[in-house]
Amino acid sequence: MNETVKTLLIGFALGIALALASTARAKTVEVNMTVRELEVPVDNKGTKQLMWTYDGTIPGPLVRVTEGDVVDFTMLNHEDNKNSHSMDFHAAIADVLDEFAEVKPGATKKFKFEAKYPGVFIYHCGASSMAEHISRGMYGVIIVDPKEGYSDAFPKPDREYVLVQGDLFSEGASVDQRLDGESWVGSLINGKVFHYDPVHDANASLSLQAKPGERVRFYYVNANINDPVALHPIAGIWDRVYDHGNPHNVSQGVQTFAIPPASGAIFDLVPPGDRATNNAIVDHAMTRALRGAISVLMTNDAADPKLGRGDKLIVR
Ligand SMILES: [Cu+2]
Repeated sequence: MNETVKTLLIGFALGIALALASTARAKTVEVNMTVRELEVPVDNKGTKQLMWTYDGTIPGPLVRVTEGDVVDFTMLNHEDNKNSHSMDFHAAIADVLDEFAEVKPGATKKFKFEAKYPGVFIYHCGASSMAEHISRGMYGVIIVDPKEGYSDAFPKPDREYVLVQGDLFSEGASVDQRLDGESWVGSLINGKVFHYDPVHDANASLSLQAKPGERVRFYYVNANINDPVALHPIAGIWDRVYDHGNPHNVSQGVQTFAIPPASGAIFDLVPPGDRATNNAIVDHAMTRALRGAISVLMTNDAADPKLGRGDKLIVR
């Protein structure tokens, strides 16, 4: 066998091995959720409102898969509910009238999809009226990690936080009021007004934490029904922003980044390594900032090592 043929054969064998390895990595991930209509606290004082939820929390459970995985999804619309509900995964390519169709209380919906694009995607209820279902809390996040993993262009973070911004309307607001932005009372961050902001809310007991010099990665999703988010880290500059959370869509040295409704992005912040500092992660539109959309990141040596890791990406 001459050298050229030998090289070609080795290359061919390597190609097959790599293809098999990447197929073997792709897996099926089972995701089960139950829709519950129930009273939940919407601020740090504990004020409750009737909200509609996936699994009883706002946002719903975090779903995390790797690009190429198949999500095997089952949703039960609890029999005690009064409304039909559905699931629309923005990470899915499907049929809006089939997979995303609504089901009545007591019924179950099942479908599968392959997560073809890496990124940070919203999921939400698409039942009518969407304005009401979404603004009552029916949303969550699916992270699709890139199959290539980390690289110089997409470095491994030290901590990761998921933040979802949504609207809060007054109790009993009608669909038309929600559509027109009337009776809007505040911005929810992971289900509560000023959830992680002890500066603006004396009742806030939680904050986001990191140690000096750590790379902190925020997965930020906009679940507002109409308004964009203008995300800025007060006293900082986003080291990198990955639009839609796709490592190919990278910007560097960003001050404020717009996230349209029903979209998301990844934001990396690297606070100074030589001293304790604080940042306010803020929707820089003042109406929304000063009515709830501020989250404080405290950076110091006493940072809780559990926060922003494991099952604490959504701090509750
Ligand atoms: Cu719904």
